[in-house]
Amino acid sequence: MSKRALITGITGQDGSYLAEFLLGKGYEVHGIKRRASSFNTQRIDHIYQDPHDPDPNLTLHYGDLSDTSNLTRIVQEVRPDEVYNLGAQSHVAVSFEAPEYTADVDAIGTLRLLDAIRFLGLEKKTRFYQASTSELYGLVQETPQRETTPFHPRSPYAVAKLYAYWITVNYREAYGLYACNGILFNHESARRGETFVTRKITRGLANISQGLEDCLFMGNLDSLRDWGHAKDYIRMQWLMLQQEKPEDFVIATGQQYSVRDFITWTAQELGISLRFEGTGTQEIGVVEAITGNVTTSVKPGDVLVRVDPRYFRPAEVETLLGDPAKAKEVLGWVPEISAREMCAEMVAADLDTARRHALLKAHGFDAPVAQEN
Ligand code: NDP
Ligand code: GDR
Repeated sequence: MSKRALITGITGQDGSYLAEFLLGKGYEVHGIKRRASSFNTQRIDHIYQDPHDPDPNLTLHYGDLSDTSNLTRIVQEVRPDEVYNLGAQSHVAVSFEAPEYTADVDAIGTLRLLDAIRFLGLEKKTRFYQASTSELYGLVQETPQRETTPFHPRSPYAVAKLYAYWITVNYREAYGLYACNGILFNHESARRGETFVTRKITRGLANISQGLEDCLFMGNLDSLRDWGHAKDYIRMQWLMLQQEKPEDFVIATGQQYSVRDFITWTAQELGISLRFEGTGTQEIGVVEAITGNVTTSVKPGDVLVRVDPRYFRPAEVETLLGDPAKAKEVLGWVPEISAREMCAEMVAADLDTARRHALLKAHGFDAPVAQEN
């Protein structure tokens, strides 16, 4: 009998990689997708199975973390061996604009799922993974951050995730549920949402290099992050549920870079040498030279990056750096893909898309480039 997993957030970056990974391990995978007015399954279309298939190993259920009865019914139907709670309103800046919704989905949604497991008497059968976050550290109390570092969340998103973290610990302690928190630091990929900083940069500069956009407008360039590759972090989510006893783990690379570094790498990948001038809201990124043989409309002296205060957050998390020592020791995990390699992979994917859009545009077809970020 194959194991059965239920993934919330299966249509997101991590959910899509995790679904692939678990299918590869022979799991029967169930995922919760939201009803939307347009298709929202692009990240999992390549593994989609026709519901008419008599014996599918991937099944999608309509649902929402804000809907208790829906979640309870899905858990009852699936009776999962493992639940991965990856669904969330996951954008920190957006959480300042939609704090109550973020709390409902990210905090109470986690409680709803845990309580469904308990209500259905599945505490001894079902293992639970909670997608916790380095944002819990917020205003950092210790560097690098480890499992014992005190939390100080700095956004409605992080405060909601703090509740989710503790309710997961509480259900473990109170009801003996096998429940773990993965405290994951930022992880990215070519499937990263377009409005998170790394993807915004690789997509934006790739578009600029193909003449589809003129300038990239950014927030805090000094922000420091510990960036890993989503593929490396997915393995960990599964590993955490395969241990003898449930524990919480920090997952990070132990390396830290600035947003400015990531912009510089991206420009280099595109064959552009970029120089930063000015400070604060006046800071700009100017083309110094075209170093590669990429066909580009960009020339020396062009301003490709400008700081726009609309992307500053009411309270910022300036620096995050994780210590993955426990994960290395207990789970034998080491990240395989460096931030720089990941950047190159993301640029290659976005450049490919930008070139196709540019080709369409050159032949008189519409190639809309969404500006919202
Ligand atoms: P994404 O934003 O790519 O994916 C979020 C997923 O949650 C999507 O499938 C989304 O559906 C779904 N979702 C959003 N709202 C609801 C809702 N109300 N009910 C049900 N599902 C919902 O996030 P990631 O894949 O990057 O992250 C996965 C999880 O890990 C999130 O919980 C995030 O907060 C957390 N995390 C992420 C880190 C990272 O660096 N990526 C680091 C640490 C934690 P739809 O596709 O329809 O929008
Ligand atoms: P983060 O990721 O807030 O760390 O949350 P994001 O990529 O959005 O921001 C990282 C840092 O870059 C700065 N920044 C900008 N960010 C965005 N999005 N857009 C900009 O234009 C911009 N300019 C500078 C931000 O201020 C910030 O300091 C991500 C999410 O995946 C969470 O769900 C997850 O929990 C954490 O990572 C770990």
